[in-house]
Amino acid sequence: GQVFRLEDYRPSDYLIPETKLTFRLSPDQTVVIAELTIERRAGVDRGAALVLDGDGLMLRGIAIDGRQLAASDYGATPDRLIISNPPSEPRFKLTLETEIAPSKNQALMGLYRSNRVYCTQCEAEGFRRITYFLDRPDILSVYTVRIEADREEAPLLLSNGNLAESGDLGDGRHYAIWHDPFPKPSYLFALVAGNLGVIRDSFVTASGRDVELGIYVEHGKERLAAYAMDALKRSMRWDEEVFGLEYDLDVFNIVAVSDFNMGAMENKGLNVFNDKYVLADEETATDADFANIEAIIAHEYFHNWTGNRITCRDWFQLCLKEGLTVYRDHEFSADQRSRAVKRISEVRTLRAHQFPEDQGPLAHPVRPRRYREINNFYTATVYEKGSEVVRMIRTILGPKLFRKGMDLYFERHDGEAATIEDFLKVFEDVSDRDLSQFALWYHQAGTPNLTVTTSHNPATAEFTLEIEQSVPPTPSESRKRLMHIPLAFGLVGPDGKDLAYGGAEGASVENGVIHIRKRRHVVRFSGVSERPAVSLNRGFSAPITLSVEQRPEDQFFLARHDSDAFSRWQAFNTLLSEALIAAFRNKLGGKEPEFSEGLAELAGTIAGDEALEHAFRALALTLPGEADIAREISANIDPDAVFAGREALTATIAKANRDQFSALYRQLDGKGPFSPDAASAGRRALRNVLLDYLSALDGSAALAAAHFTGATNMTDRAAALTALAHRHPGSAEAREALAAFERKYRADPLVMDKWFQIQAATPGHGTVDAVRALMKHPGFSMTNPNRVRSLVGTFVSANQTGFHRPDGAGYQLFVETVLAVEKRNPQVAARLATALRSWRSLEPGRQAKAREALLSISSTPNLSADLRDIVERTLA
Ligand code: B3K
Ligand code: ZN
Repeated sequence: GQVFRLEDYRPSDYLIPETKLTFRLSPDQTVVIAELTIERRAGVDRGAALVLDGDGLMLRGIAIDGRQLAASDYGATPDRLIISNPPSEPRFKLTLETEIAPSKNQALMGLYRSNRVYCTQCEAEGFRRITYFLDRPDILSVYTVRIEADREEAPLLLSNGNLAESGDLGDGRHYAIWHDPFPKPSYLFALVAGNLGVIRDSFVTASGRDVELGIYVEHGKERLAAYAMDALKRSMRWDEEVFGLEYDLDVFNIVAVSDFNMGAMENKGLNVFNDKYVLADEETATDADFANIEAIIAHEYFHNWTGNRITCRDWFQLCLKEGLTVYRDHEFSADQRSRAVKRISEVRTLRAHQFPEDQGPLAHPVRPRRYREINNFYTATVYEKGSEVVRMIRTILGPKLFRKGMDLYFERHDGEAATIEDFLKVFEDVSDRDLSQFALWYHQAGTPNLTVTTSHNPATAEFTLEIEQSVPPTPSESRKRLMHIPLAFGLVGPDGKDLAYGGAEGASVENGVIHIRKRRHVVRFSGVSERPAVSLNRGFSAPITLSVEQRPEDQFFLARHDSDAFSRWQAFNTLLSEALIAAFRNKLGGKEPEFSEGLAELAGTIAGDEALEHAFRALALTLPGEADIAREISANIDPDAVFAGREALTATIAKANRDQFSALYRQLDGKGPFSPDAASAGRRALRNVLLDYLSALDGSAALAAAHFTGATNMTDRAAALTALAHRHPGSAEAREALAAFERKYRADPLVMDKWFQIQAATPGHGTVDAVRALMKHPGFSMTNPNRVRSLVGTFVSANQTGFHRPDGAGYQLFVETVLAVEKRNPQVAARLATALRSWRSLEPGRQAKAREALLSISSTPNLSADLRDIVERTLA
């Protein structure tokens, strides 16, 4: 396949200032007429060839300034349209007629049908499946869209911008015309037509403009969109208050569809959502679902400024909109909920998804320099690490200058297609800082590591940190440059309060942040008479790995006393993680795992600490996952040994705290009306973590069974079902609960996804057969991405012992499914295929089998560019 390189970027010869589209919708034969105003860029030779992108298109007609072209005037293939001798005038009108079949589109890119609703997905390069175009984000065009459809089949006709006109066409057909005054790249184009229900609301912007809000869902599901609407209004207000950004059109519409390749899409004024991230009530959605809905509604809305008003010059700059917008949605959720708890969850997600990417064969810089298939770069690195980079800019500049930089960014680049250099420049300009070393965070892949040793000299009252940085090599970047790492810290004194120190030398230290720029810093703090425990990378100020050598009791002390909630969680989590690694090593050496009493005791203390939020306690008590432990161990992984160690620690903690955990469990039994707010969710989270511990203890499954029957919301019901299925697999209680759940929800695919997920995640070697059987369940479908991800995606990415079964049966299922999905939907298949990205850290037996599996995919003839790219990079 072709490789695209950042250094090859050049502006196009032609622009398309105006785009008029007419759609005559029908499922199998939709006619698209595009009238494109084409403008030759200043300085480009007259008659330079005009080359437009296509993807699987059939050209029906072509004219320039109203005159049909002769066959010799152009060359059209499904993937390209070349007009070798365009008019010499600087501006002309190109009219194209193409024909497409939405009903046959199973890749879910371009114009397709989901449950009889016409909808589009154009990012990154789907617009070229609709008409020939300069399908690149630096081509900004003003769109006017006319949609014609059967009135009965599609009473609702939506596109970007504001509605300009609508009317009847006779013969049962009607039309609507939408006009979007804001020039936009083609990837933000959207069209929706169908028969849907709606909830409406309105929003008055800070400057007093009225915006009509609509969320469109399947008829009968309107009630389930209420939470999404509430989240939307809160997002709109927050962006005004925190970033001074107002909405700019008269309408903002959201449409929920059930067949969607990812979470949602920020098309200008017409966001299209995976219905999983819109529909919720307590009966069908968990607290995690509510939180996701809030975050994704906000994320797509925030794109209106970061992505849409200022877009990307090219796809290498993807993090310009994605990293920044993730940062904005993280801040929004932190403000709406608990900041500390939110931060802990973010870091857990980053470590679970981005770290393995950065530490394996698919590692790439936040701003990649090359790609073969851009769809494979919507990654945790671009999104989550991209967000961390923005957060670090704020840490370095401080909140005021950061906001000033953002203001300058909007002022300077509104209406443009910008680059990462443009973004960094505004912060350099407002702060007079040189961010060139910092910029390596965008350019260099890999997770930096800091090794820290501590020493204290009571005689001189000096506390010293020796800090050494290293950046491990990543594919095609063997030599790394030294990074600028903002390391937030505190010196915690014996009373738990941060110590004041006299001065610091050896690195620049400002506002509680040590700026690491060199390979080695020896940072000396003076005026420290008593030895402190050092709390490093507070709030996770930099996305790095860290190993700190200090007294063993210091970690325990920080877990009890650090004033930074994130670091307190981190300290306890590090202790758990170290214990689990030791247990793994014992297991391999044929010894039984042993745990210190102090650890279980500390778990009990945290569980019962009324000064801590429930949600914080729940997160602290959640042991590192099997994949987290494996990542820390990093080589020669036997997932069964990891699992055994984790089970042993769970049992140890549960046994040591049995009475306290049961008392607390009973005490948390919240009665009263349901609320999805953070405090109520936190209470449920803690109670459900306790349920998991207590279920690990009980010989009988009675407690979880009672929890299941007594549940009045999906959070509790799903937690109980998980405890039964995972802790008591095959028991009568588990079988009955699974059956009851299925009976109750079989008609609701989104709820059935949870049923699939819980079973796919059941640890053990038998699950691969269970998953195979479930793939024949009437509720499963290979064509719906949510179903595939829930059942097979969960199995391959969240079931270490099942997927990595030593005989390779899990990999066999993986190969079959990836190839079957790929035939219809390469994007979803490629995403699924990343499940083996850490195959080299497995023990030799599994490693060999994983390699065979990858080879058998890569040797399959006619692989899509998407899948080939992932598999070949994974094997390289
Ligand atoms: N921008 C879209 C993602 C598009 C993915 C294309 N393969 C959603 C988002 O990040 O907001
Ligand atoms: Zn986004």
